[in-house]
Amino acid sequence: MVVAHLGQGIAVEHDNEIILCQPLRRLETVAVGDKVMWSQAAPGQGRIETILPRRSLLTRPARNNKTRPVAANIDTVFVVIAAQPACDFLLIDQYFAVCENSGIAAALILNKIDLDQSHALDSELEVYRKLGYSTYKVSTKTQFGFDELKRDLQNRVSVLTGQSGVGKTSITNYLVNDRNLKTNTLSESSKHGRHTTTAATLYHIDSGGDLIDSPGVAIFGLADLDNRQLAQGYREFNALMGKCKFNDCRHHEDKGCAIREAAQNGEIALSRYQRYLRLTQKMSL
Ligand SMILES: Nc1nc2c(ncn2[C@@H]2O[C@H](COP(=O)(O)OP(=O)(O)O)[C@@H](O)[C@H]2O)c(=O)[nH]1
Ligand SMILES: [Mg+2]
Ligand SMILES: [Zn+2]
Repeated sequence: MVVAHLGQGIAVEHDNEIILCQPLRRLETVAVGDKVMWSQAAPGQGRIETILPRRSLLTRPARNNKTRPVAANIDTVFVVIAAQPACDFLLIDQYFAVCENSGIAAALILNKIDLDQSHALDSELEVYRKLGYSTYKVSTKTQFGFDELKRDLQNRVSVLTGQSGVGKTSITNYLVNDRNLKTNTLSESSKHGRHTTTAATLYHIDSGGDLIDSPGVAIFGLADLDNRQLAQGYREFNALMGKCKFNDCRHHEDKGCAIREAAQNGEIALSRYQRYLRLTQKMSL
């Protein structure tokens, strides 16, 4: 399993050991979370021969309108939010839409529940819970609320994502004791093998499960989605889509749009529908 990209190569974990590997030149880009076949190139050094089939893949926008794989075989993306910094729900919907289109489960963690302003987020959190997404309320400061989260992280590969400052690193530190152990030993043994903080890294959670930490929000974007996929990324739209008057309905001002009508009469959350409209505008820029 690929656990990190280091300056000098790719860290592959095999039988609890880390081997620094170089990929074969013809290989496509290797992502953290990938399962690979490797062979020994020199003592302590490996060569990645093949990437095994992926059950899911998260990409980030790259140059020339292309995307770059960052994390593979993810089961759940946990979007972390907090009362501080102010919550960007547009970003949440964006992450959720990508997950819906990638066969990855999405969930919400409200961190910093020790802050009084957290209550202001309750109603919006409830919108997501009613849609069937798991929601969690935690505080790394008071260590409140982690039992349920720890249980749901077991036996799967998860990603924490969200705005800078919401507490992703704090949560990872709380869940993973030997956070820097493995990549550090490699970094120290090779002078230029500094572990870059912009790269994703896979950690084993003490209470079970794996966690990929992705610094920054850029781990994935809307780059791959078209308008239709964005609408499919709003799961409450799915049952309504067939009821729009026109097949090519964009769910904006379109005549006979079942989704707009449902948002206007409160059948589905107006807030989410309005964010859908804003995201389609953002995408067509
Ligand atoms: N009040 C409060 N502050 C927290 C909590 N968790 C993290 N923080 C603070 O939020 C800031 C950002 O945390 P960090 O983990 O670096 O966020 P990241 O940018 O998402 O990785 C730091 O100053 C933390 O001390 C919490 O549960 N409650
Ligand atoms: Mg961080
Ligand atoms: Zn419509």
